Amino acid sequence: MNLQGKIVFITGASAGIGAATALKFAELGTRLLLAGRRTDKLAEVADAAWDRGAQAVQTIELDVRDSAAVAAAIAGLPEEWQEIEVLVNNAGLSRGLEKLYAGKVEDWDEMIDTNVKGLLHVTRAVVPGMVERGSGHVINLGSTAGHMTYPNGAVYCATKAAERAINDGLRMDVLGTPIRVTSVDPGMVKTDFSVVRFRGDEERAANVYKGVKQPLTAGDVADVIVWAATRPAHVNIADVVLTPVAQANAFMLHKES
Ligand code: NDP
Ligand code: 8X3
Repeated sequence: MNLQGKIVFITGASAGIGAATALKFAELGTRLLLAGRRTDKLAEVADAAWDRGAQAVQTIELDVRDSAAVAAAIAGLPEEWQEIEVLVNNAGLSRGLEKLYAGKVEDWDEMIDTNVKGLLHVTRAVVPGMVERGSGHVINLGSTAGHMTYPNGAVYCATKAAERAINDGLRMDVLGTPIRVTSVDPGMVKTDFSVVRFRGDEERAANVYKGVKQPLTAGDVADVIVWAATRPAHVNIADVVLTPVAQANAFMLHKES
């Protein structure tokens, strides 16, 4: 499918997988709507996207947890930005890595509010327009963590299991329309993910990747997202799981000493 001139809306475009995805879509000459909370980072990604060939770029300061703000942001798009062709529901995070019975309620709230409710808020705001126009593709960021729960990560894993359920549910609910629904489920990707999980503890974050020969990069995941989006219009990629070769599943990882 040729996406030149089409509108791609990416949540969490200020860093990591979202930013890399923005740059890959830019190379196709798309028009990009880049959302996130950190406007300085969004502006940097927007500049890079222009350089890579985007036809147009708009940034949107948006916290996906705020359902009213999400609805207002989508409803308030200028007419020339309303026809969103691809939605990448990427905004997400983990907080903490500890036994469930020692977990922090505020961490659970943040993960559930962002990864599950945030994804729902954006989907609810964007998909009706796709259905009305008879065109669109929703690409959700899942995880190997949604396929298999790992110790000390129950709530994060639960949010990604929820993403899988929502991805499958949405695909059923748009059946009969031309809308496509895809989940892209990476294993270990080297981004700020672990720094965020450990609230800025760089050393603990670095340890996550230590000894892993070659974790996935954000660009590896972006490649899959763009690949799914550019299949012919009659092809729906339901779910893609990708891991580094050094990872067998959500908690089996080969580390070299
Ligand atoms: P990063 O921390 O690098 O990026 C996360 C992005 O999400 C940032 O752009 C951040 O933007 C945004 N975000 C977080 N909370 C909110 C919010 N409330 N509202 C809007 N945007 C928000 O992590 P990754 O790129 O690694 O993660 C991206 C997605 O990929 C997540 O859904 C994650 O669960 C998933 N994933 C990551 C894997 C990994 O190993 N890294 C593996 C599997 C899946 P800002 O702070 O500016 O709002
Ligand atoms: C993010 C990767 O390490 O939590 O989904 O499985 S991990």
